[in-house]
Amino acid sequence: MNLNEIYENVIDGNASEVKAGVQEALDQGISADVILNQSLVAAMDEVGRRFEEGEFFVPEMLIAARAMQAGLALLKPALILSGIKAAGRVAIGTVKGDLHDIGKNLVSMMLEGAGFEVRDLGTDVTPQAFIQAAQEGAQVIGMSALLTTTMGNMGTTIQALQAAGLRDRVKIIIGGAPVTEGFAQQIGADAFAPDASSAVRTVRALVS
Ligand code: B1M
Repeated sequence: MNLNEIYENVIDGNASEVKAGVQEALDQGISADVILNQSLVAAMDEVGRRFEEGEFFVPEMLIAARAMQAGLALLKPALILSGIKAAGRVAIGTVKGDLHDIGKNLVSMMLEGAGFEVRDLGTDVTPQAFIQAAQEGAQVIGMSALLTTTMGNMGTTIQALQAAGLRDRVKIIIGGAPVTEGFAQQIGADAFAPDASSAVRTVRALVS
């Protein structure tokens, strides 16, 4: 099975085919990074386009996302092994009201791959849960949002950290499809990253 077939199987939501294809690609020596970006991430972009065009509805998106995650699970050990070690504790989550976790999981996985200790707070994470993570020693707070209706909760969380007297103790990085550099500046985040690999570089810079 080639990368294009994995791509098609993600779009069609064939989780077992995706798993088999990813395993085959790994066995052929194709790097986890290439499999991730050229088949899994590219397929989810196409799923998003079809959703926008009205060709796909939520169930199709969900089934495709599950197929993608089945492939991601196999890539995880290889992505972690390919990482360069760097110390630091990161707490990451998708903000309140938002259930999208694929991008957040990717960032989390890549950070683990880079040697960070990552505490994944999950999805629909309240400002209070981010505060607790900061109190428990996270040096970096990472927030993800995929909806224009939830990205404002990133700002709310930063204000809550400020009110709890914790803002100076943590660095804050944000990301997600609707998020921009300008938005990060506007809400007082320390950094924005457009994708998982730049998130790793940015977190490294934040803790150095
Ligand atoms: Co949703 N959804 N969805 N969805 N979904 C989008 C985001 C949407 C753009 C689709 C569209 O209309 N074209 C649209 C949002 C529109 C908007 O806000 N303007 C949308 C909508 C509307 C919805 C619902 C409201 C649909 C409904 O119910 N009517 C609903 C909301 C539920 C909720 O959250 N409360 C919903 C539900 C779902 C599913 C559950 C079906 C499923 C999510 C499954 C899951 O995550 N487990 C889903 C999916 C799969 C998508 C799309 C198709 C794909 C998202 C994805 O996983 N992309 C998406 C369309 C799209 O984005 N093309 C869409 C792949 C992922 C790797 O990319 O998350 O951007 P991304 O992460 C990237 C970067 O952004 C960055 O790095 C990652 C890797 O490169 N990044 C960070 C992300 N977080 C970061 C954090 C960082 C740094 C970088 O630092 C901490």
